[in-house]
Amino acid sequence: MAGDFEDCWAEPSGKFRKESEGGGDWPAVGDWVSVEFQAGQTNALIQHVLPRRSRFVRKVAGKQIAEQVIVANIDVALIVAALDGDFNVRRIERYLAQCWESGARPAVVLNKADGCAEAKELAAEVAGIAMGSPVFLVSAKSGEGLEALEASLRKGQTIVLLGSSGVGKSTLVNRLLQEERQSTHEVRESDSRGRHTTTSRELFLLPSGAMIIDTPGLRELQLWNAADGVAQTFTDVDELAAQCRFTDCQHQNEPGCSVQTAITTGVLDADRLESWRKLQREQEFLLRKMDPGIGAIQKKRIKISMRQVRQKYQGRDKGKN
Ligand SMILES: Nc1nc2c(ncn2[C@@H]2O[C@H](COP(=O)(O)OP(=O)(O)OP(=O)(O)O)[C@@H](O)[C@H]2O)c(=O)[nH]1
Ligand SMILES: [Mg+2]
Ligand SMILES: [Zn+2]
Repeated sequence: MAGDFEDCWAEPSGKFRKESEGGGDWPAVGDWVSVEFQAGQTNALIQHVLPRRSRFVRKVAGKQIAEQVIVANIDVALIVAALDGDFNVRRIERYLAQCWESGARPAVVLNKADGCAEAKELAAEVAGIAMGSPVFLVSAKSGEGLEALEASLRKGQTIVLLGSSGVGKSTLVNRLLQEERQSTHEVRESDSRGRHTTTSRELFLLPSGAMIIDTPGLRELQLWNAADGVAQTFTDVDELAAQCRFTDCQHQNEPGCSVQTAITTGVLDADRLESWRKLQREQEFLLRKMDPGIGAIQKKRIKISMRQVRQKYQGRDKGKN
């Protein structure tokens, strides 16, 4: 935790633990919290997590239906992908959807341009699915393309690096910091997969005055409550669908289907349509599994606790986790 005083460790208070149901309530990297210092204690006690202006979440890995906040209060989320054997446009779409949902602005960083003969073509393909978000083609190894990326990071902004293990997030952080602060590890030769070298989330101050958070590579990104994010990621498909003859068109083989026509004429990639379907199915599945009552109770509880925060802690002992 950092603040006006000095950096120190903080842990959730007993009361916070009792009231929190874990998951989305739990303090995450980037959170602002109100804390209490107790005489004779070195650790501060976290009383409340202040409202977040953005939050990147995912469904917790495995079968459990719960959310996990990866990082909070982010301005820009850099989705890092490597142009190697593990490159996958559909995975980038998945990250984009959750980013749009998060409230942070997404940008795509295509790393390892040095080792890829068709880097420019792939960057063009990604630009085609990024729906206006910037796409940076870089090599953290050679430094190629980093100037443009750095120029986009502004003083005071909080930036997070997201992406699979081994794509070069920590290598990028070291480059931007101009020193070897984060350990990095070679990827497996057989499939270019990383070895989960970074194990905790950490925030660094860049020379430009921007703050950057390195994160451990996610094994899987299952979307959480991202229906709007999915819609924003696939505005092109939505626009086509709006022109279908039947309003309930399933875009299979109905007459007058603009989506299928776009696939035939090469305007839309069939894989992108499949990706859209898959992400929508995931959202529907989640909604069915979630108890609607839980959402309402949670909202009410957050409202009450925020009122308490404002009353009790305004202007006092604020720190950044
Ligand atoms: N050729 C090439 N290799 C790179 C580049 N950037 C990173 N690497 C290599 O890719 C490997 C993985 O890099 P890391 O920075 O550890 O990857 P990471 O995304 O932080 O991985 P996790 O911490 O496991 O999530 C290292 O061996 C890096 O040297 C690049 O631009 N080009
Ligand atoms: Mg790393
Ligand atoms: Zn249709």
